[in-house]
Amino acid sequence: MKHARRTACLLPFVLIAACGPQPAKPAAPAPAAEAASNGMAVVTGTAPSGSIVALIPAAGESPLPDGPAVMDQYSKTFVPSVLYVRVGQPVEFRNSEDMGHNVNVTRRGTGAEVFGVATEPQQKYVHTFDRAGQYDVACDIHPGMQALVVAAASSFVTIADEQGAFSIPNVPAGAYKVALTFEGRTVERPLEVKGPRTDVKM
Ligand SMILES: [Cu+2]
Repeated sequence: MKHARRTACLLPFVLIAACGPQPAKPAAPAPAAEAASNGMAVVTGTAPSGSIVALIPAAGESPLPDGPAVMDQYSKTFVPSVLYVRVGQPVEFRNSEDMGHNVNVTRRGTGAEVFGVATEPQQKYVHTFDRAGQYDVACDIHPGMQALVVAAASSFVTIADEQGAFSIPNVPAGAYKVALTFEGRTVERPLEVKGPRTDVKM
């Protein structure tokens, strides 16, 4: 994520350079361009351990990423072990090895089943999470295969660690809502993000 955001920020400059001496004709300044001039912030703070902390731009949620998020199965392992996705973004659960698996997804906290499917070799199953939350992923053929999907309404998201600390890097300065989701409940409050560091206590 960190790398992708940096790349996105550099892109306008790359494009201008690639255009050579032609006058650049920037349209209305993109949020990323404003962010580049205002600087990026790291947002730190404390929240209940295990809670999801998401920063939602006050101007509206940023567009969904292009294409699906992917959680793969190979070497009897879910890859990655923790996958951050946006609510409404399709997620591909793939099986990339010659061994049958399955994907059982339950909502953390309630344990409610979201879906359970068999994933045959080289097959995939697509699911779109429509609610923010943490979802446990398991293959009951191989008890060691476990993973977590974190679905959030923002790309600026993390989970508070065992001490309750959290840190979200590369956040463009500006007005946000902080959404804290813990045990199925979400509370929100406004937050003004300023560089280089904004500390928030929930
Ligand atoms: Cu398996």
